[in-house]
Amino acid sequence: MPPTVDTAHAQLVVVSNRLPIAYQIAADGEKVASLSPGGLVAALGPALAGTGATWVGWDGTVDGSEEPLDVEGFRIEPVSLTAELIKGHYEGFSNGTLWPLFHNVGVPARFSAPWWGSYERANEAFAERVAKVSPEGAVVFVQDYHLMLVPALLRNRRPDLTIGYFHHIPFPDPDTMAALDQRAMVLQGLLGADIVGFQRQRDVEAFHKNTASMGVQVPGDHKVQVAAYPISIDTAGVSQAAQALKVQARASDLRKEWGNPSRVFLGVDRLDYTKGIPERLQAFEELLASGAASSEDTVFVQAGSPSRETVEQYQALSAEIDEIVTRVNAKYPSGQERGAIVYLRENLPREEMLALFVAADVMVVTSLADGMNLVAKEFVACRSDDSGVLVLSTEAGAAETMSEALLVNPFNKTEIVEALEASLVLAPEDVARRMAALRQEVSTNDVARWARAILADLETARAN
Ligand code: GDG
Repeated sequence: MPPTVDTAHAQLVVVSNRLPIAYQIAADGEKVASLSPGGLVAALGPALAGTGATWVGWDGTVDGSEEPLDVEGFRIEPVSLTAELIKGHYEGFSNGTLWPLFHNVGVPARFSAPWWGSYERANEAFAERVAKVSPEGAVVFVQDYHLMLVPALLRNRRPDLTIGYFHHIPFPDPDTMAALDQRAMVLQGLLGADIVGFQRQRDVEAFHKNTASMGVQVPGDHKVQVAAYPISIDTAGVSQAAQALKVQARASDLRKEWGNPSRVFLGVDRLDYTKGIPERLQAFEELLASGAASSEDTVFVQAGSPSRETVEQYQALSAEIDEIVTRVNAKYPSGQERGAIVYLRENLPREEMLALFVAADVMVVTSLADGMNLVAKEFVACRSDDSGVLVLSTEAGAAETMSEALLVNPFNKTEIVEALEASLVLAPEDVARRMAALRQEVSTNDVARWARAILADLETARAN
């Protein structure tokens, strides 16, 4: 029997592949877990306050313990995965097959029958654990493409639960999806949920086209609501943190370190081939070649946090970026210690990231495909004086609502070069007007609003 609860609202069980925790070794040698402050924790925190929410996920270790932990108000239920399952489920099917297939930017998806087997087994392990720990009548909120089979597996085990699923990345059209032999099972897995949420209307439509073309129907007699819930950031929190004296001082120190250039372009990404990093650095190279900007008083700062380094395509991307940076810096010296491109290939502390957002003049987001892109929103949240220009890819979900950015087609290098050039000559009142509008949008549509919208719809589904 599942444990029962006595609260007015349903208890919430969040399920994500990675748990939002990090381990530190304390002075006495003991392993202590703390909450890592990601977007989802910030989003769901207020909604969870006082309800004693549970979070089910993998802690990132091989053969980890399944012992539950109480961490800062969350009940953490770790799912243990073997090295073989991690390889097949996480590195293999999730990041070698699904990620390139769903983003569809020209990097071939790789297919392997054992990877699919691992994906199934890992999804079963998550569903099994959720079924075991969820109180009677709870709301379960499953996150992202690593866990697309969980909704149906869970409904079979626990029909009393109300199940939500949110997909953080794009959903492909049937033509692209056709490459995946297991697509019907994936669609059936998702249709086990009461609510399937996507970033954009375009993803909702792609999902419907897929179920129609495959003739996949909702199993049993439950209803499935498929809708767009564009995710966002903790705008007030980011904005406030960026205004801290320490961050502002660090931002001006950074500009000094770069030789007080008149213009600073900035890119901030996980090192992922979907983010269009080579394309944007090459566009900057062309801007320098055209003479519209000079490396002496213009710098491109690119922060790239290493990601999925065990996956082959990520190693190739990293080598490609190194090559571009070396070439551009050799061709365009700045007369100072830095090159034309300052490349920070590291996982930066939060405050340092905020200082970069404050120090930049132009934020450049050129994703080839991106569910949303939170970096664009974080930059805007940091510009409390309405300064700064955002160059934004039309292929990022964020472009749907951030129309005051300079929007570019990331596949057209000339367009990126032109946008970089335009950003340098925008009239100050135009810059301020655009940024004020962007800030208004991101302030209104913050992540708390996203969480409230989807959780309210789950409550309604539960009541019906
Ligand atoms: C997926 C979807 C969707 C990056 N480098 C560092 C660092 N970051 C932080 C950023 C931002 C987050 O990581 C990245 O979020 P994005 O949205 O840009 O991209 P994905 O990681 O690909 O996320 C995406 C998102 O899910 C949410 O639904 O928007 O489309 O692909 O918050 O600030 N943070 C720190 N150091 C770094 O070096 N501290």
